[in-house]
Amino acid sequence: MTITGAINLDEKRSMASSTSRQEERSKEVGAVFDAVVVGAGFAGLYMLHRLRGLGFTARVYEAGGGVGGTWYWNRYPGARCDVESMQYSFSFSEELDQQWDWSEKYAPQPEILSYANHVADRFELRPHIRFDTRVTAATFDATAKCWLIETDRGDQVSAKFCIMAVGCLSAANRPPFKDIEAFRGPIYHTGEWPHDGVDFTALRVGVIGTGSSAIQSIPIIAQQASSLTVFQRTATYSVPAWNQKLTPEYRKTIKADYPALRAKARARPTGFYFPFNMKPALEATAEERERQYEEAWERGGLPFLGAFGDLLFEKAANDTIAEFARRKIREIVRDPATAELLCPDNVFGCKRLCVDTGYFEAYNLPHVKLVDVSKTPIERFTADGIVVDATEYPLDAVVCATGFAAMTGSFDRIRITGRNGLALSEKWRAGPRAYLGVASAGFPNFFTITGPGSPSVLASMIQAIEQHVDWMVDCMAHLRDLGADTLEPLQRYEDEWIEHVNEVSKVSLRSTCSSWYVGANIPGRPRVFMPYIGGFPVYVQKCNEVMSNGFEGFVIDGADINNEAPKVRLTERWRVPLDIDVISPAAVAARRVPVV
Ligand code: N01
Repeated sequence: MTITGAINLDEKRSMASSTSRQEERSKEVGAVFDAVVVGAGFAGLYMLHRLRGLGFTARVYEAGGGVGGTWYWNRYPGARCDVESMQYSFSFSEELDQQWDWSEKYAPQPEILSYANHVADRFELRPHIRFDTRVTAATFDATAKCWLIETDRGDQVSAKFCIMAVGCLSAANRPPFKDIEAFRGPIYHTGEWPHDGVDFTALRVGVIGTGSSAIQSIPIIAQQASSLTVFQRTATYSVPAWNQKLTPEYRKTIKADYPALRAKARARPTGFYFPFNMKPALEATAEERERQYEEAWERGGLPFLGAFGDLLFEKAANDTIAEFARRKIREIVRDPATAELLCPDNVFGCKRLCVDTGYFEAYNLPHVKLVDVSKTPIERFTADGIVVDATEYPLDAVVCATGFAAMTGSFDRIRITGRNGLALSEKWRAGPRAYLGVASAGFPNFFTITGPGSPSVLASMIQAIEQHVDWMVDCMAHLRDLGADTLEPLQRYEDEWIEHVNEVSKVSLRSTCSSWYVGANIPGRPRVFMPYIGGFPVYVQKCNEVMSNGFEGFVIDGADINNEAPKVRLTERWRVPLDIDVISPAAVAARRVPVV
């Protein structure tokens, strides 16, 4: 059975029983909106809410049967967020913050999906969303100065603004393994998991990949399966989550001054708050480093990277944390050969750091086996398993935890055509190009929420989404104030921004490895560091300046008046000072000073 077949069958079954599945509906032809939004994940939901708040008409199209985006599709066992739940949530509504209760430090996927549904209902967004509908094409009509949107359900509507809320990690990567169709058992992808769940009891299961999705699911699949074989191409650093239930007292303390926490988060390079030790690791003694790493390990999670200030800038400093993490793996995993295979040799935190509950411990179970496919890749599938280096591993089911065509994969699925017939896929062939990551020259009135060239995946996603949406909606309202037709980046500004994005990325060690940040997880993709690594507040400050300067770097066309300063409606709350106590790559690059 092929991957697609297994997933589609399960998807169809679950969608049939899903309450959010829409009844057959007639196609919508000729309707005109102020904006069409593609996607009803957190980005699409918030965009819709803000558009409606400012009196814009909008239609949202969503390929899934419900809201939630990433959290709608990624239902694999153990899926949960690794940003603390009290911060991985919308910050725009104090009432929402006060009334919603997160149950755990790191929220599990079903709870995050419930939250997305709650937001959709609370803000009456659902009637404006068409589910089970995939946008297939978006074409700019230069005469009418609007976008024509087509869907796989036959809808043909037009809108002044076309807004992509398609997510950064949504297009599943299904490597074309040889003879995959010969395999008799089901093949699942973590990013398109069956809604009814999967029971692996008494099955021989294979997991391909050792990124975040694999690391979360492996310990749980191991509890069910009769045998579990993990096919590892690159060993991964992972830090324990130490997840726990949140007590009412803890929630009460945070809620007593939620705005203060939100403000502190917005001022940080990551867009979320955690204690950060500015001292360089290379200035500490070996004993100090050991103590600091041990304490940070005991706190767990992504904040582990905040143990010292120079860890992502200085290779010698990074070597110290990498060695500490390898030592932990060797302490946990009893079989020395397996432990060595699990020890990464690349820069710590270069690929996205993983956060786990019992990942390395799972390899101590007698029925869990690790197969190295770094030098001898998966050769082929057979009817009964997977062959590596001439050895067949017998399997009943396979889980592809093989990740995504990150940042641009979802754009590639839609035929997007701008001015003069320019295809976005053509323009982005050598890597995505967008001014501030929000808009691309040649594509008027076309916005990309958390698009490439913005902090997006390097910041807490929901904060990054909110900042983008607030900025974009203020921009759209400004065009309405002016009576303008279109807004589009100037080529020169876009080129300068891309140059800056590239320049800043070189300051960080994160640009040095073959990660999905640079598209290197999939053969043939251009190798470009896609997110903006300069730091969230630095980026926000730049967006604010561009707006204050009358959308500097954009050309506004067809305005009745053109000298009216933009009104700051939604973006006021982003005008926050930088947390200068925390090193951001942009600050380092600008000062041109060594970090130690
Ligand atoms: O995907 P990944 P993911 N043969 O790309 C391997 C977010 N996320 O779904 O490293 C063999 O990280 C690939 O190997 P390599 C988070 O941002 C967050 O796990 O390319 N192996 C790698 O090991 C995360 O980073 C959360 O050499 C192949 C794995 O598959 C991002 O999503 C949870 C292969 C893919 O790992 C993506 O995570 C989950 C092949 N042909 C995800 N092709 C949380 O919030 C690929 N691989 C906790």
